[in-house]
Amino acid sequence: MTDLFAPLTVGDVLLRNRVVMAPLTRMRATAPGDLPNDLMVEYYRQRAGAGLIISEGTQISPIGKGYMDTPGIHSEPQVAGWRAVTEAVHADGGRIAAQLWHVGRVSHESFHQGALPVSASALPYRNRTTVRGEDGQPTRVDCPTPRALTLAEIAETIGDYRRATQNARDAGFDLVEIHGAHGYLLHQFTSTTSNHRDDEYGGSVENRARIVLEVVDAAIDAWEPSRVGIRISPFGSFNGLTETPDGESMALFLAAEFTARGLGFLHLSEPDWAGGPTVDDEFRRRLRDTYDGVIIGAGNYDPEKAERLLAAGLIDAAAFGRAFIANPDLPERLRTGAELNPPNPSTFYGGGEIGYTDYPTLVG
Ligand code: STR
Repeated sequence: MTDLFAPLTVGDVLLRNRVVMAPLTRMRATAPGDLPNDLMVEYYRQRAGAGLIISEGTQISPIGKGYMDTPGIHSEPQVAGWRAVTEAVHADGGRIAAQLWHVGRVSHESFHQGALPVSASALPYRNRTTVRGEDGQPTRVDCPTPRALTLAEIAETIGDYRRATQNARDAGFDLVEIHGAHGYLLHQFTSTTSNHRDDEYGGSVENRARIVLEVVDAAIDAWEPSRVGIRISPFGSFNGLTETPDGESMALFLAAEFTARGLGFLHLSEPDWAGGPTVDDEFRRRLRDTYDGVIIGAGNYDPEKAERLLAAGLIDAAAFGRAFIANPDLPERLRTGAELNPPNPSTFYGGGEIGYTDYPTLVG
């Protein structure tokens, strides 16, 4: 019987169990330079018992950054920093994917020397992000109305994803995950709320999906299809995507295209953690029937839900976020039925080792 503790392969990458560490923004990279650091090495090393770690979102370019102290994967020093992370995880037998992130309009001009963030369309919207305040501490500010990407800039952005994939490979990651979810750049193109373009990147499902498939093709070209995965949240309204009339047809269109390309995995983020409609088993079944690679489910899962969906054949692995923040040895705790440490939300974003690398394991 398949349970959370059975091994799994993504292409030729062997995962020792199906307990995935979800991508988790922790805002502890080193400034200036948005660099992965020794503290991050320790944090990921502690969690190497996961079947697969998916890194926090790493920006593919400076304009792709939207929150203070998130790491990048576009400069040489950043790649060197990530190499130390992947080596530490591999030394403990773990596997790790780099999450490739472009926030699009969820950003602020203070990150871009006064230039506006970019998106599919220049539509006003209400949202906030986190910048460094005058006191050096994280401060919430309103996001400005973004500027629409030109066709030439879309081509450049796809090139940034290609280079980021190449960088992830050079840094020793096992896989990449393209962040196509949660109202960030790629989702801003697929959603009718944020995409009002009248060129080949707007309008029909096929047109709105175009940039996603071009990004996927660039990543495949830089590595190989089985090394590439993508995260989507077709029903989520997070980051101002209030309108998702064709979320399901978009998801199934994309899933069929991912199958045609032999993509390694599809990571479905269910919106439960941020409110919004819940994903039902009928949709999960349609996704399963359309996409033939590894499916990772996520979104406020508990182990019972994960086991139920695994047993029903609707997912192949489950990702856990908050539980992994507080329990570096989460798979071992789930396997033995041990109690879980509770997470402390006040130390999720920014700061140092407190609430980051100081959660206790079962054994020393
Ligand atoms: C949402 C999901 C995602 O894909 C990426 C992020 C990273 C930054 C997070 C964001 C999250 C949720 C809202 C946060 C933000 C940092 C600051 C902001 C928590 C998890 C708030 O404080 C509301």
